[in-house]
Formats: sequence, C-alpha cells, structure tokens
Amino acid sequence: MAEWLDPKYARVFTIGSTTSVSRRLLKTLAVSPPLPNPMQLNPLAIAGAEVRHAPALYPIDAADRSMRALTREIAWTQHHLNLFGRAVAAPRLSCWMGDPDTAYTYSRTRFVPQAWTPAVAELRDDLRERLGVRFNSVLANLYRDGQDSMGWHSDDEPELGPRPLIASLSFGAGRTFRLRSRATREAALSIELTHGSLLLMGGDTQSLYQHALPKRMRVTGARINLTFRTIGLPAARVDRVGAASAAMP
Ligand SMILES: O=C(O)CCC(=O)C(=O)O
Ligand SMILES: [Mn+2]
Repeated sequence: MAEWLDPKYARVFTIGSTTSVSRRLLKTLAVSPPLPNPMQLNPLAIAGAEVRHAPALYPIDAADRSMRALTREIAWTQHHLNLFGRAVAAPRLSCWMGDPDTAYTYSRTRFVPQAWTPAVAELRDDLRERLGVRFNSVLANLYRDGQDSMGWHSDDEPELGPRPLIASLSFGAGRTFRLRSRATREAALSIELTHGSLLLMGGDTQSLYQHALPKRMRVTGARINLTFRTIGLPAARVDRVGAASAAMP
C-alpha cells in the first residue's frame, strides 16, 4: 500500500499503490482519492475536511523565478462578476487556463480556457510528479496588492465533482487564507500562505467549508495564486451535485 495513505483508508485501498487501475476504480466509485502525502505535507486538523499544507514547497529562488515568469506570461484579465444582476469588477486579475475541453462556469459566466503557458505547465507537471495527479486546469489569480481579495465561496462548481482535489500554489506577498463552516459560519482556519507554499484541499472540504482571502491594507506587494483543478466528469456524477454555483465577490 502506498506510504502516504491514511490508515483510515487502508480498508478500502488495499491495492498496491495509486496505479491507473485504482484511479479508474476511484472514478467509477465517484469518490476522490485520499489526499496524497508523499512530501509529508502537514495535515491541518479541521473537522470533516482534508487539508494539507507545505509552507515552503519551493525554495525562495525557484519561487522567485516562478513569480517573475507567471507575472509576465499570463494574460491577466479584469473579469466582472455578476452580483444581483450587476456587473462588478472583480477585486483581482484572473486567467482560466487548461486543456481545451475544460470550459468552466462561475458567477454565471462561462470561461473558455487559455492555453497552458510554459511556467504554469511546468508547475502542473511538477505537481503531477509529486502528487501523482495530473490536473487539467487552473484558475490563476493576481492580487495586485492588499486591496485585492477574494470573498467567501466554495470551489463547488458541478464540473469539479462532489469531492474535488484542489492544489493551491502561492507566490509573492504572503496573505491570510481563511476557512469557515458553511453550516455555522464558525471560523475553522486562518493561515498565512507564503511564497512557494502549497495548500491541498480534498475530501469534503468544499461541501463543508467556505474559504476566502480577505483584504490586507498593509500588504503592498503582489501575490499570485494558482488553484489547480480537475474539470470534466461524467454527467451522472455532475447531476448528483446539482447546479448550485457560488459567486466569488
Ligand atoms: O488566492 C487564494 O489563495 C484562493 C483562491 C481561490 O480560492 C480560488 O481561486 O478559488
Ligand atoms: Mn476557491
């Protein structure tokens, strides 16, 4: 059995490792695999959720190179969110990128993916190597300074499936990332996402919790965040989740 499997999954996953056979099996069963932990990512204790964190996945010089390349290469765009019928400028720049078949809808807008840029493809491939997961898409966000932000939401769009695995890489200025319960609104996590860090969210994290990146008026530097995702599931799985989609103010 793969080393990183949590003991609680040992019962279910008795096959040798996360081979393509076990991945196909997981797809059929419509469950997401347990979060991979080949790098000894720190598990964060959040009831019912699966969140792991590597504060310095990349050393500073590599993270600096990524920050420079991502700033330059990505076609950063000012999107508008549809809030109560009004188009409101999102407080950040964004870019949806991925394989050609990964169109994505959020805040009632359909995004056709941009082609992978070299720096993003390199990070995608590095995550594949480390985690054994090939993400087919990524939402890139550029927070120009501490006034840019992301409001409370869950990454629960139907295209992502019911228990999505999301790998979030951060570069540039450190910013606070928060998680709160969807049911009670009680705070569950407040963590600084630093330059070169990785945060993995899986299992029921999206169905039980919301997350946000609040404004930080004292932060003057830019931050880039890449949330790698897997889009595109058989219709049967999508139907079961329903069509609810969170707005991202
Ligand atoms: O910037 C972050 O850390 C969070 C981004 C996020 O939640 C998203 O892209 O859905
Ligand atoms: Mn999100």
